[in-house]
Amino acid sequence: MAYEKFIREADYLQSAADEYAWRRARELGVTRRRFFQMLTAGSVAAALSGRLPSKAWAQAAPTPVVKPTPKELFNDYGSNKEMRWENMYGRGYLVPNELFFVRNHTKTAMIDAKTWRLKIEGSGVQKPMELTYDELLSMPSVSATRYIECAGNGRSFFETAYGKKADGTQWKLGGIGVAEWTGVPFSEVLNGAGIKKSARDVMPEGLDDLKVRRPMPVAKALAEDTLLVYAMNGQPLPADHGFPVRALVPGWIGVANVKWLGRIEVSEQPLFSSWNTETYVLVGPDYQPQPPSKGPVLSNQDLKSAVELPWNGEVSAARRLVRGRSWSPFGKIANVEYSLDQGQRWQAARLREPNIAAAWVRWDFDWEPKPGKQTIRVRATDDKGNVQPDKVPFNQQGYLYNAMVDHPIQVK
Ligand SMILES: Nc1nc2c(c(=O)[nH]1)N[C@H]1C(S)=C(S)[C@@H](COP(=O)(O)O)O[C@H]1N2
Ligand SMILES: [Mo]
Repeated sequence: MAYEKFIREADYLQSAADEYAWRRARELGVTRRRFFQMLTAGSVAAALSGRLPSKAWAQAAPTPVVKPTPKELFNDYGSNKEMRWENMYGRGYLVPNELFFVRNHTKTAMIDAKTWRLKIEGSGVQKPMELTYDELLSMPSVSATRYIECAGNGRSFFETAYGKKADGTQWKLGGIGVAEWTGVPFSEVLNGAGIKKSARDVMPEGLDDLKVRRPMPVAKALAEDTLLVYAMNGQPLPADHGFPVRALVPGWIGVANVKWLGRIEVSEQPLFSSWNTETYVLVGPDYQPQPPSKGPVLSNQDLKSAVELPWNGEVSAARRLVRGRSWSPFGKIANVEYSLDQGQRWQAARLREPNIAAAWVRWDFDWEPKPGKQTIRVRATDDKGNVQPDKVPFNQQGYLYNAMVDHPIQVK
């Protein structure tokens, strides 16, 4: 099937759903005529549109994510599973693999490490080559503690700020996680393939249905913490997070961290894919097209903060410790302030080591809340002087919302 022609995810997903529905119907012995009768009667259409999640249908559907994602731990958006921040309260620095958010454009690819190969090729290398899993694992490796965050993390707050929904998964702030990633620096592999001085772009490519791929400049690919990752928090990379090997591109938008890697293209020409021309570009009244891209192309994530409390949940009026985390792709967090009155008065939160650039810092403060509806607003500043803003200009696909957010909480 020609997945390539689908640029808009929604079109792709709809067509995949149609194809799936027809295949299932056929397996169940439904004739084509009967299938179309069902379609017009609305039973199939309702199940597909998600209006009537029939139980039988839910069981028949393929699971886009393999690991368990119970609703106590994740907000469920189909192939995207959002970490619920309250589960990080009182935990250590890292997000355990079981709690780490998942963002799949289609579904988790199941790859056999025995037959897996990684190709490194293109006009930018002198010696194109192919690596097996064992060969990669025998190369010098490093570990780095970094976040991976979806470019759309915080997207739902565009609607809060503008009364207008941006396209895509309506993440709150749980489209991020920090892990210790272990793997081989891209530089080892690129040097092994004889990368040329004239090489410009490096594009990792996934083995999933869509072959997700997105270029980065050679300088970023050669950074010491840009890795071909095969372990996450000391365990083999889980299937949902890209087994056997994914890219780690620190500080960059989530999609650059390509999962289920199969190929790396190195080119003397700038590279393009739909993921840096159509999507992961800024489109909106404040942005101009940048042909061949529809708008400014994203690279780094931005400075943000989140509170480790249930979203609009309930807490008792007892004195408590409020905890949260702030992060920046540009450096360490220099300070974190909080406001309990929507920005009139600010106080400093205490920062807790470690404080790692392109990972995060934990912070806390004491709170003696009064009963009623309360909000907690947090503002982080990094050591390069970046501060979380009041508002972010609207962009249609809802990327990089990093303004301050009022975390709602009911105090009983
Ligand atoms: N091959 C492939 N890589 C991918 C994706 C994908 O759908 N296919 N999703 C990307 C996006 S948009 C994000 S935010 C991160 C999410 O990583 P995670 O699922 O391990 O949290 O993976 C990226 N890598
Ligand atoms: Mo993403």
